[in-house]
Amino acid sequence: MTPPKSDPIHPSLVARKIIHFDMDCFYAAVEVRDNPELRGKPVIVGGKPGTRGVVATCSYEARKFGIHSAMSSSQAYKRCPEAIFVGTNFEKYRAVSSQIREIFKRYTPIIEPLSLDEAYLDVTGHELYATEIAKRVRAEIFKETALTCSAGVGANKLIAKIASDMNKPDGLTVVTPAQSERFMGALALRKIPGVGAVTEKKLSAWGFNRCSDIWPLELAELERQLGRRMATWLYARSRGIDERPVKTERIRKSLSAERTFSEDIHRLAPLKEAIHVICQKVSASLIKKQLKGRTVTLKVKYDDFQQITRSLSVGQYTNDGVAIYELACQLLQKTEVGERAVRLVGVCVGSFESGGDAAGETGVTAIQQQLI
Ligand code: DCP
Ligand code: MG
Repeated sequence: MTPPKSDPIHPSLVARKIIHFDMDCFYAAVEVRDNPELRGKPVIVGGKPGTRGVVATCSYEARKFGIHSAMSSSQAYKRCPEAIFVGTNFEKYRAVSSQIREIFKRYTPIIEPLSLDEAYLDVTGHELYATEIAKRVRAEIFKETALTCSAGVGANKLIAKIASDMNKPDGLTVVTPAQSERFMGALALRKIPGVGAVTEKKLSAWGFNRCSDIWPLELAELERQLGRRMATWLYARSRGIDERPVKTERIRKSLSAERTFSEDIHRLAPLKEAIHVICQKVSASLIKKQLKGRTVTLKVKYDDFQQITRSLSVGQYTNDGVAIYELACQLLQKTEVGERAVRLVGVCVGSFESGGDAAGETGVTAIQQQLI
């Protein structure tokens, strides 16, 4: 007799072992390493003050003055005039990043880099404990690059990522499956990657600050407050549920973002606002990944679920949010928005630079550039 077929196991019940690594003040740490005179001083990597440049990152000494990534360099100068400003050197950061990636590969082929200084590793099934792997990787990174990183070990990407941020710099935080519930419960909702300042404000206005504060709520109640998409997502995340797999390195051909509206949009103005936000998001990701593209595609899904895309290629490669938005607005004219209700819009930038200035400057091939 054949045994009865068991139900398929729900993915969230399959214990995974995920490690998230994040280098400490990455660009600044590389600069300090290579110029010991900078050690112990407030160091700012990015544009120079008096220009329109921004802070890419800064040393922990500079952070004490309230300086942070994306702040204008002029503002940073005001906060700390004695800070030392250093320009970016991507060739070096990329080289360190691939050195680190080689160390990861000693332990698992399942690696998902998020940027030059951050990656998820799936070490499920490895003969060593995940904690032991995290310790060894951290020690090897330090020995081979003289840089420190922070790591988080958890049962999924969400927990691993939050954990890696808990003991920065040079820290290791392990959250076992048995500790996950308590860990998430005590966590500020704002610490969930994806909960921004706006959502945080809404939640705290209702008196919800920690994850466990929203556990007693029915999903429907949360939906009424936040809309279906956000509610479903937060309901799961606040409980430490995250089934996203660790996606191995692949060559990225385009970068996109989209938004589904909780209610269909009829008017042009709010739609353009949403597209503006999406373009800023795509632009920020392109900048972080050092990519520029020259094809912009606008995706529109109407209320009857009919989906269309409109594309435009230009001569100039760009990752500028305003330029992308302007192209998206041109494409908008080739759609029926304003006449038909819209349930989703998306913006995609592709046709990346394949040997233009950036690659020439750094000596990195286009393929390497496009690896995320
Ligand atoms: N970066 C950037 N612009 C931003 C954010 C980051 O250019 N707005 C760059 C500089 C950082 C690197 O990406 O060194 C990694 O980003 P992180 O957010 O991990 O920041 P750091 O590694 O600098 O600091 P931390 O120690 O907080 O991880
Ligand atoms: Mg970092």
